[in-house]
Amino acid sequence: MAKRDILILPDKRLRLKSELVGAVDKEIRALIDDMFDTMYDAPGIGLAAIQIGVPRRVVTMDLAKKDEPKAPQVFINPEVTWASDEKAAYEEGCLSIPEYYEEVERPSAVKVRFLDLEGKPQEIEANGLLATCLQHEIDHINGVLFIDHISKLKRDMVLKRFKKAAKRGEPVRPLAEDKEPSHHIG
Ligand code: K1U
Ligand code: ZN
Repeated sequence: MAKRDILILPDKRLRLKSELVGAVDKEIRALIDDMFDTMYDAPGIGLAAIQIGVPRRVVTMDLAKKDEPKAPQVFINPEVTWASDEKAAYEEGCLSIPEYYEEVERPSAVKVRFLDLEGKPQEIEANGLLATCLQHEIDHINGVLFIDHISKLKRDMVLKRFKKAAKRGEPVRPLAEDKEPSHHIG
């Protein structure tokens, strides 16, 4: 098990469409172990395999609050099979776009089909933070980032800052007006 480096904007690999997992074998289970190590260390509440440079359709998540026991969840080949017409806005963050948070509107509820760790097909109906996080992570495996859901003006500003920081080999400087997530878990 190992913590891996997280790809940061503007890394082009974040725009790849990840490949379906054929069999949930030893290699995929080792990848999932590394994803949890990386996600808990960050810390984050979700992670898609492509964020550690592996273009496979694998997502890890843990939405437990600070004072609650860990509640790891794994979604292999997740796909949205139904989305509500009703929308909900949530202030999102992304481990690949550190220190930037912005409100994103998405369907408030979704049904998601996926394979579990045993390779068995499952379907869940999600709402609240689980629905938001699932849609954010499924976007990642399709090469979509949460900044693609905000205004072009804001997206271009974020891209400019991250490109500049990458060129200088420095971490991006947080903007005074960038908000901390108001939905801190715990
Ligand atoms: O996919 C990712 O980049 C992980 C991302 C997931 C996410 C957060 C918020 C809305 C949608 C999806 C994060 O985990 S960002 C970090 C974060 O939100 C957080 C970290 C520690 C405690 C509480 C929240
Ligand atoms: Zn993200």
